[in-house]
Amino acid sequence: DGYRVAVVGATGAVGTRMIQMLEETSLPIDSIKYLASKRSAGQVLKFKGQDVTVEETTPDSFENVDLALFSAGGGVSKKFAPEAIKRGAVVVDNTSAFRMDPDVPLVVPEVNEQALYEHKGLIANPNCSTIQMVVALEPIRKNYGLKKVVVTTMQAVSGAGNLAIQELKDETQAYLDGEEMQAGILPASGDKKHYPIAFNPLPQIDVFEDTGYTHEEWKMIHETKKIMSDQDIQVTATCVRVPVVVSHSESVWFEIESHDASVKKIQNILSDAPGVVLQDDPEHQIYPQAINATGKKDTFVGRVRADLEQNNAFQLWVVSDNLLKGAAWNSVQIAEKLHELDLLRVPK
Ligand code: A2P
Ligand code: 11C
Repeated sequence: DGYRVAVVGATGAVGTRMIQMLEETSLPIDSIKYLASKRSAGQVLKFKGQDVTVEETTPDSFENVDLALFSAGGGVSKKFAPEAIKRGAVVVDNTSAFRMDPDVPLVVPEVNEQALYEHKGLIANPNCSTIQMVVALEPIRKNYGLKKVVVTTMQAVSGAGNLAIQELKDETQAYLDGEEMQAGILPASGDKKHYPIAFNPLPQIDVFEDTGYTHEEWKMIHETKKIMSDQDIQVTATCVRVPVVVSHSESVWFEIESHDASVKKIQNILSDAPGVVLQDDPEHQIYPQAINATGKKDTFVGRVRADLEQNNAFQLWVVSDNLLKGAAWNSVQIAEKLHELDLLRVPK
């Protein structure tokens, strides 16, 4: 028998990709429910060619649901995930609401699938920029140990949702028409000031903390340690929003423990790594690009090179679709793994 599935935030940038990933999955699905806010209740979307009417999310929406995928913001997850679990659904949550809870596994299947055995009804999906970085670094860490990571991200506006995509398009149009650009959402909808993203990279994703880092940078640091279950890995990050619609790009510098690595060996490891596609041929100008990664489930890695000044240190360029591997695909992949491991049920 198949599962009864609910998608919370079905009308959003990630939710619509969750639907697409569920259409493609091998997971047996008996029924599907699309949930959102009152605003879009009544809207009709498709699932494998059939009409599905969007419903307002209420606690009772989760009656007779086996699997609920959440991507409607942290507040919605905090309010409704416990209601779903109480009614017997396993929740895969794409928001940051429960990621740091010690009782909640934070999972990227290529890295820490075994953490799924510890779940108590809820599994958290990490932040998009963290996911693609750990997919690229884990195979290197397994072979050589990982001491330190310095990452700079170039993140697409879709990470901030459909309204942010519209904001980039409207500002671009205004700029080309010689009109004034109107910013209302980015860099962070919850912050006081807003700046144009069109033609203008912004070194702020989410709000600032007392340390001077943004909350997005904090997530990359702490989620990496939790997913790799190693609090000693040193991580520092600069997260930048760029005028790109989909796919995050990252410049990653890292230092390993071993004295035995080389560029060639790292390239070989990456070319065999799960979820990774190596695109690294400078002579022919081959390297990952956001426009090529968009719509794909893999993480693309290139520009592998050694630090010329420091031993045991290397650099990578890492690109992935932030809405797929960074969110919707990783969530559905978690559900597939739960099914494979016979863990798609709330433990008694
Ligand atoms: P809605 O279409 O009703 O606003 P995005 O990340 O693209 O901004 O999308 C956010 C998603 O979260 C949308 O599907 C949105 O639905 C949903 N959402 C926002 N607020 C709520 C809420 N209070 N309850 C349920 N879903 C919500
Ligand atoms: C962005 N990474 O690009 C964010 C979006 O913690 O799930 C995802 C936020 C999160 O804006």
